[in-house]
Amino acid sequence: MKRHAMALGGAGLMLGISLLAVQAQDGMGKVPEPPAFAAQSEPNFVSISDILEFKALPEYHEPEWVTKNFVDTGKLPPVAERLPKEPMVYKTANMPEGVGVYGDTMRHVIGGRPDGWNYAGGAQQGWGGIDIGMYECLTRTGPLFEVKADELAPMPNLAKSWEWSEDGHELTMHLIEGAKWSDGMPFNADDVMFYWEDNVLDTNVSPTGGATPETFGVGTTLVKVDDYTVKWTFKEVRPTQYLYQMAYGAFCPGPAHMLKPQHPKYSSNTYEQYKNAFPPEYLNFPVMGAWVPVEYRPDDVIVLRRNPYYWKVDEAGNQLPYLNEVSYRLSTWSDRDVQTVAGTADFSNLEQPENFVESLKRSAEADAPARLQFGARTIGYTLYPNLSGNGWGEPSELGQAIRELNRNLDFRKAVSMALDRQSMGESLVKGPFTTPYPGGLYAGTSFYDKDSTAYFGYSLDDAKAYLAKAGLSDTDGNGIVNFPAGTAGGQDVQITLLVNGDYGTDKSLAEGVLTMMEKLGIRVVLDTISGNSLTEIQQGGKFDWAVLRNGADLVSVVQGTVGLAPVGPRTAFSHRVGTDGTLDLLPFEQEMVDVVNKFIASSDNAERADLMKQYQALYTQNLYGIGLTQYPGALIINKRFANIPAGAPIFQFNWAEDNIIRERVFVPADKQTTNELQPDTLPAAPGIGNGPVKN
Ligand code: BQZ
Repeated sequence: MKRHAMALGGAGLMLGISLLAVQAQDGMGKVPEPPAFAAQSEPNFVSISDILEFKALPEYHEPEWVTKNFVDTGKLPPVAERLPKEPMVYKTANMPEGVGVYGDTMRHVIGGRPDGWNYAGGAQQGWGGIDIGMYECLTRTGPLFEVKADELAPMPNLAKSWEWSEDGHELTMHLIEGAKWSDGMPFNADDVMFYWEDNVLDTNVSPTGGATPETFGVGTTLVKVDDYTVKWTFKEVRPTQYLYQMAYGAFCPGPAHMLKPQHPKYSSNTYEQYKNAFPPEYLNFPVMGAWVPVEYRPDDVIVLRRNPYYWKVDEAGNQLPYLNEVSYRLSTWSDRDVQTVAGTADFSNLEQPENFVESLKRSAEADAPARLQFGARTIGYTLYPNLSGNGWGEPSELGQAIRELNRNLDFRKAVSMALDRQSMGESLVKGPFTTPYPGGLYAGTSFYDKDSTAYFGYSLDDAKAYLAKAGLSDTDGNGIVNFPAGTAGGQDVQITLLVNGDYGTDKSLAEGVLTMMEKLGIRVVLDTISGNSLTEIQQGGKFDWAVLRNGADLVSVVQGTVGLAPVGPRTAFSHRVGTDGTLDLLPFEQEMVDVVNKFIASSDNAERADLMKQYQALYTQNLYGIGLTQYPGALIINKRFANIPAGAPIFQFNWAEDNIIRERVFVPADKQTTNELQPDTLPAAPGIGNGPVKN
């Protein structure tokens, strides 16, 4: 991945020298140089204005079968009346194969399972791109991988433009005008305000995209100015960072005309009933996205058909998407790789190293149905100790004793130095893919600085010495260290490790941690949970340690920035507000919070680069999270698809399902298949039937 060149401040140099001095004292090792691994293709870097604009076109088009079967029969208004005044127009020059043709489908396979369509209210759809294709957000960041470094800024989306006030505290945002939900109802500021007031600010709701009141800044307000204008007011001056937060999934408003009547503030529903008000069986749920769920068969498939009111077109006036359908086989994440490589599915993010070799072998064969392209090392895993000491998750006596240990730096150093990251990575896959990951910002990304990165690498003797320094010794001689007498009854140190059961990689890494901790003298018990409920358990603080595949914040920094530190009561993964309503931050955590808040408030590139060096030093010297391994992912896509951007990473600002701009992807006429499961159909009225209305 091309590094976004950042001007380095003089202060950064001083910090580097001071850290080297610290390293000499503290036995910190050198971060191992990652083995060379070049992404197989580079993006063609462009400006956002090269990708899209909003404007009216002289004429509009749609698939012929839509005109014939739905417009000519009076079931739908003409396409020009289904589009906003100025639709989003994707520019042909930015489309690798140019203006596309209608037809065909993109078949996904996923390991998640849907529990409903109320994304704003906390329901999940099974991931793997379903939500990305259904719920559009105020801004968009996935495609930013191909935007010039010195022009990086969130892309317009439902918010088509915005301007700052003179003093930089107010942001007036203009919404797309005249766009409609997939059921024909108008989209406007009321949808935005319902999401903000009754889903983000109402802390009884946990929006699936993770938004909390602090996600957009402590004390931030949002008001409606008119049907297509809202105004943000921030404490900070010009905090452009929050415009990135308004992308997927923190600000993707749902249809207020459907959700509001179900919300406890406006009904007798409980919050649980609100969240589950639209189960997966409820079909044709109105969306602003390109495709609408029209069929759901449990543990089998979800089928989505094109949204007849989609508000994006190409420069020839063709209403998008080109693909009439997308589908999601409800299987496993590993099966996604296998099926896409085999050609019975069309898309995969190859992110589990156990599948690398087989996938590479098959994709290298002349008759391989799919192309496979590796990007940079943007997939990484971290072991997170729960750092709350004041009741988040209501721990038992043992749990509380473990939290106190987690808050002890000598204990975190012992854990880090007991991990043989090299062999951990090689146990996933041999070859130049994995590299030991110290934690913090990823090597090879824009804000990474090696000299600011401390590394407590493998040394079992040093690990045992730190464990003793943390006050632990094996008093009963059974090979597991004990708490000191008077703490948790002097029992063995036994730690529960939360791990996502949906991924072989997560389980392999967790088993590696368990084995290596045993050699150190700590017993680890795995709590293997499926993705859907894991989020709930983690957000509830009910874990001692957790193995987590990292989010975009540690890759891009600008996306999900508030996740970098506990800047608010519910913004960090491993430290949230306790039962006494306060965040009991450790001193270094407070320093991290201060650095991240300064970063958010700064628009000076040199200052931002230096702040991230400070962040990296604080994170890695204090082992806020204990890094495990980092490796590249590969995009696997069936060869029949066109308009796949060069160098599209599987994960950077977002996942590839967002990055490749699927609404612009098409299958040339001579390569089209009969894979559509519901050919020539459109979504019906919300909630009707178990499938679309046949024409
Ligand atoms: C990509 C992604 C698209 C969520 C999910 C899943 C959830 C997490 C994470 C990834 C899946 C795929 O990741 O692994 O390749 O398709 O869906 O959203 O891991 O359990 O909660 O954050 O994105």
